[in-house]
Amino acid sequence: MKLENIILKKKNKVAIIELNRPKFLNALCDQLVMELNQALDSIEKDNSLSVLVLTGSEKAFAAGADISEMKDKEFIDLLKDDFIKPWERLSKFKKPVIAAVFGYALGGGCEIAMMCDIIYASENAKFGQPEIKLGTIPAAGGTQRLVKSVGKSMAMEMVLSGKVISANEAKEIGLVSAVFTTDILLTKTLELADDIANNSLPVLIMAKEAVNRSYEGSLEEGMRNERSLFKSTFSLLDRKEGMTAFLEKRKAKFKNK
Ligand code: DAK
Repeated sequence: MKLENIILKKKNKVAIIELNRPKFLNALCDQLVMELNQALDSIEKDNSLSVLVLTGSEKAFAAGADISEMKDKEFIDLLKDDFIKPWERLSKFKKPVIAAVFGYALGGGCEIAMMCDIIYASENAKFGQPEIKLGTIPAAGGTQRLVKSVGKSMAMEMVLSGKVISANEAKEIGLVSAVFTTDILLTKTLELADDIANNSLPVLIMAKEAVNRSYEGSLEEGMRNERSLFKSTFSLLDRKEGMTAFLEKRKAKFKNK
């Protein structure tokens, strides 16, 4: 598929996807979501890539699902079509994903950012779930992930009022882990991505799964899963190398095995 709505780049072990529909503030039309999913499939398969950075343009990460595509849909269309399915791909992506958010991350844009593992934001970033203003509610996990990330009161305030918050407010409530000036956000994100990508890929995948189990399920189930993934790291040469390197006071040389 020719990529018309996203740009895919690779830098060492890091893949970078730039949402690129600037005329519509990167509104997430069906075609864009399909292209994104295709890129995710190829990055996931490529063992030379360990981390993904997802970003948009300076004005918008993404201003939500494409309202013009949704406007004329009827209840029966939604019952027949599984149009939620393509939106779930990013949340099932196995490698670490960092969102670098410039500008608007609204509705589906905020939901896509929350599907990423880490969010870095520029000072001009704005987050919100304004679906209520359109007479609907979030549909790609916004009501679920927001409450886990910022707590019930703030999630309710955002979902029920459609209020848009600044990058600094998002940092204060724990939605993003860091805020940078616009000129350095991408550099800072790529530094973190490189740092993460230097670790063993299979262990990164297991660590991500372990954190997600806690985030998505009960504490008891999460603990059980964490223990079994921890045991699995002992089948890796990288685990042995990591511990040996520590004791030998040198940097580990991971081989993804
Ligand atoms: N959809 C379609 N077009 C959009 C858009 C959107 N979400 N956001 C902006 N645009 C278009 C505008 O219509 C305009 O197009 P032209 O008029 O130039 O043709 C162009 O982008 C520039 O936008 P503005 O002229 O409005 O730019 P401003 O700087 O004045 O305002 C803004 C920026 C971000 C405040 C404003 O554009 C805005 O409020 N946009 C809508 C934000 C919004 O309500 N987002 C939530 C959409 S609902 C689902 C999964 C997810 C969802 C649904 C289902 N399934 C899995 C089932 C998600 C739903 C949503 O996200």
